Amino acid sequence: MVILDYKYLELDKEGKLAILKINRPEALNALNKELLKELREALEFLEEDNELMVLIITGAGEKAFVAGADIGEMKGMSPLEAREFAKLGNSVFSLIEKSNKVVIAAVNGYALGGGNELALACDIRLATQKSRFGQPEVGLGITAGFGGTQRLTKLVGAGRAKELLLTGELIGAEEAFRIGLVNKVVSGDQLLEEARKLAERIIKNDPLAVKLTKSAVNFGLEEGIEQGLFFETNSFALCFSSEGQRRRMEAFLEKNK
Ligand code: DAK
Repeated sequence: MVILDYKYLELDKEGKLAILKINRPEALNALNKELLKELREALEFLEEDNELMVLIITGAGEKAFVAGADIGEMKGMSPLEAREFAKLGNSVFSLIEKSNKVVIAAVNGYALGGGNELALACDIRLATQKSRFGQPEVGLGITAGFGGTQRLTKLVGAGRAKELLLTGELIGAEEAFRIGLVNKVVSGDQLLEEARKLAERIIKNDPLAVKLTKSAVNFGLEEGIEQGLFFETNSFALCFSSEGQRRRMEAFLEKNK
């Protein structure tokens, strides 16, 4: 079922799964302000959907997931406009990171600059042999602006993150897999299918437990292990208020009888 009418997005929802396609292939899905605002609106809309468990984000066309922030739009920005732009992008990417849905990036080509940062804000990344990753901002005279210096470092470690951020060079899917930037490399024509299969493996689990698990991992990453363990303990306790916990444990015991 296709929902909502956007200029730069296609949103398709099938029960507990939604697929959001960034649809600006003529500019390799580069993120301009209007696109980012649509993305924010779509994410806010999806966040309210209590049935939804997993969101897959991908790019339209053959070549790119997202080739970065729109360089044409950025070129003439004043420092204040650049700040507003960074705030807008960061608010969108935080919505993804903090979302109570699991978000999978199906990276179908270039994921550069803001595109790589978009993938980094997602929970799990799948790539194809054609995917290329990089943070080329330094070559354009800017720093990464949508969280790349932070999320990339957390994911692949400071040494590898700095190499990517300071050289601005691109890496292929295999190297991205090797350094832990992507979870899996699949063949191009299977990307969405693989993303769906992964989504199904998550969806079969208890919705509350899935939500709390994502939050606990993120909380610990931000606040450190002590706080993270505290959060985990409370999440675990909260699960015992849910019907799912009782039903699922009962089903396990019944099956084993
Ligand atoms: N922005 C705007 N248009 C883009 C674009 C981009 N990032 N990437 C590609 N396009 C457009 C091209 O201009 C071209 O348009 P037409 O000429 O056809 O009108 C069309 O997409 C096809 O691109 P190419 O002809 O270049 O295609 P190729 O296959 O030859 O090359 C490429 C593909 C991905 C290698 C190349 O397009 C490329 O290098 N693109 C730029 C990649 C890049 O540098 N990305 C990083 C952008 S910087 C911040 C906020 C955000 C950010 C930073 C700071 N603050 C406010 C602090 C984020 C920055 C970035 O993401």
